Amino acid sequence: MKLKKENLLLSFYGENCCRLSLGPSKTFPSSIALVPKLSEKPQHVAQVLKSHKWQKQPLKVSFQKENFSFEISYSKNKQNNQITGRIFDQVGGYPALAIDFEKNDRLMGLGAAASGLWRNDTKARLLNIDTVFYRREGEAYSTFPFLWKFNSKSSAAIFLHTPLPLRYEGGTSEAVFYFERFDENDCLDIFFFFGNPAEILASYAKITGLPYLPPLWALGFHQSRWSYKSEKKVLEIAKKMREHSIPCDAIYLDIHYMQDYKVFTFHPKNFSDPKKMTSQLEEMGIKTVAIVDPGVKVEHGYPVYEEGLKHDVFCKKKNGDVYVGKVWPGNSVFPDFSREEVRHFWASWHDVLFRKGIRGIWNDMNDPVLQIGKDYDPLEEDIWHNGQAHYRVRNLYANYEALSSWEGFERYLPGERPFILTRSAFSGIQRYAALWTGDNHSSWEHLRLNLEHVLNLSLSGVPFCGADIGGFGGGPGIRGIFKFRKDRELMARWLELGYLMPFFRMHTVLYSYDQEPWSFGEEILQIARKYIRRRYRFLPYLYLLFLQASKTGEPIVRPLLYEYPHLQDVTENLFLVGKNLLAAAVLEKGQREMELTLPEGLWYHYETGELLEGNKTYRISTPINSHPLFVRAGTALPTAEPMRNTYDTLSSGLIWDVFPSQNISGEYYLDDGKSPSPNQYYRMVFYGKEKKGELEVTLKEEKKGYEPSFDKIFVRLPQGYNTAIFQGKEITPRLVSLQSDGRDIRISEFLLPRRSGKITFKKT
Ligand code: MIG
Repeated sequence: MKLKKENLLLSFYGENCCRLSLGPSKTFPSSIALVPKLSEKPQHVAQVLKSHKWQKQPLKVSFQKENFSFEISYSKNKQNNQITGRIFDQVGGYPALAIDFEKNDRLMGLGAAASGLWRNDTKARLLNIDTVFYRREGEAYSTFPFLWKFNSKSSAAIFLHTPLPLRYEGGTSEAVFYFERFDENDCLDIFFFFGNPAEILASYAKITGLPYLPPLWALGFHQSRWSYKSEKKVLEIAKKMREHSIPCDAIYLDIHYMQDYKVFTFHPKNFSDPKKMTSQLEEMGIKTVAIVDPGVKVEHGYPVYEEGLKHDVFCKKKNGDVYVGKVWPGNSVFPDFSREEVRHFWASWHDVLFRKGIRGIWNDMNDPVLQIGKDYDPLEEDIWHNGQAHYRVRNLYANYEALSSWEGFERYLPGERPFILTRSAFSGIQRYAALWTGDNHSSWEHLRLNLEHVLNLSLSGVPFCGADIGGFGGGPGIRGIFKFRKDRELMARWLELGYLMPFFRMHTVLYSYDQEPWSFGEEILQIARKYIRRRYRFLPYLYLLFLQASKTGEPIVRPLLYEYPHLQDVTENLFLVGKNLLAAAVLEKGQREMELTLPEGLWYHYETGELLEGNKTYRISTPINSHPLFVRAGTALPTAEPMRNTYDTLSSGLIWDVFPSQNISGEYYLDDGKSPSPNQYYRMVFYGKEKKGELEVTLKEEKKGYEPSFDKIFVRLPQGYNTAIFQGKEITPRLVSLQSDGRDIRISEFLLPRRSGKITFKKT
């Protein structure tokens, strides 16, 4: 169908966002899926008989009727930017949207749609699909039609608000979204965003929702494989974690925990007493996450199937018969999550898992896979969703499923924040789930892909994301299910990246060697321990970032352009964790040295303590057990002593790791780590000023009904500081070597009572 170019609708959302729609209707299309209710009534409605201009400072919108082109410009303070583009009909009729860009502009976003950091010169299909071990470039499990443009002036972005499948082609001067399908009443609905990256993401969050705050344990190190096939095996893995002093928060049950792959069952022999197993794991400080696939086995007497039929929850064919596809359980039917009553139905089954002690739900195959192992076009399948064709709903299927899983948590574990891990997704998923990028390979290319995906997902409003650490399969296509050759160096480098990724889980394919931290020999075990422990050391900082994400929409892991949109010289393997940690990933085999350009400011090399100036290029050595990591000068980094899991780590105390500069600041946040809307918490802020070798620090507590279990804190400073004065008393530090953390430095460590006050640190 052609786009009916009749009405032009416009609304402004705040200062830096506006929405332009073209189509047959006089109201905006309803927000799709999980998007909170936005007004469907536009502020301006015009007919496309002539050209139009509107403005609401600092935004200006103009539309030319001749060629359906538009220009949106934004000008505020030093920020100046515009987006120009046009809407046209493709050969054959479906519409397309073209956005212009200039030669030096850099495009990013679109989630994990393709490889590469930039979306210039990129082709992708925006349709949720099983990539079958990433066999084709430009296919992805998830869809985020959210595209960024960075230029030397500032940043801007567009969100193409449609669930319909699109093809994306980012050329050299134009990025085009081609609709693959289009119906009579459809319109082209576009949001435009301007301002700095944080402002853009804040506006985007108003439209698609803020990220949720995960339970603390979800931020820990997780271990998985396809599959740990018995309770005994699962417990063995947990014990090994403890024996090897590897902090760990969760172990995953992949599809073999079920009986004949029947969702919401346990295997009667291999998982005969899941409650006992999960309790034992719980005693070791480890949560259990179980996979849940949407395909329900067709089998008489199987309650999920029988009840589902009775309540009419499954997707149908055009003729009204239930659609039967083929997935792991054999012939299978698929819940129509787009219907509210079906989501209630599905949610109610989660009790089966929660009652046995399962605490996390892993939603796989939700792209959805309809015919496993076959080459088929999912859009050609005769599967309908409440009367809607599959192509209208497919991109939203996983979001609707997540909503149902979420409801399961709310009903049966009301005191706890949900943990849902999803493979497939659409914009808005950040409100409910973490996302992992599916079946990658154990290859150097896919190590790089991990970083590229996470950076672009982070810009696409999904802060809680990650890839299988170590790589999942053996290569592209169905043969990826076998993996034979261990690459120890690759594993080391992947851990060195993975520990800084928002979601941090090791996982491997069915026919694979073992892939646990100890499976690669002593050297890699030591490297694994070093970095997994460092993850836990940084946990207070990471948790604060997750909290901030849930309030502002800001990402955890950030591309350099996020903090420095003007940056010309981008070292592509450099990324930020929050504002204060800057890391470089070593992405090449045999690389023992790296050249990188630091962004402006002063940076401390975390492992050597060396202070480096920004806007300069350095060669940094990268032995196998080390990657470049820097801390912004002026950071008081909240850290903790790594314990067996996240909860114990945060309860063990607070260590301010101070990286001096003239002005120093830091923030610390703590709550119980699990209450759904934490209004009871503890905060401490750190302000410091350095003058003539003296450091004056103010610590300020804020208590809101939550009291940490420790009453002393540590402050770590460079070695020269050797006294502190606190409330008239003199405090002498302990000299500590940080060798055991892989840091070649000695520091002064001061022990202080945990309370508000002023402290002066002196070098004498
Ligand atoms: O058809 O459950 O991406 O993580 O181990 C494969 C088995 C199904 C695909 C997931 C992967 C998981 C695997 N699943």
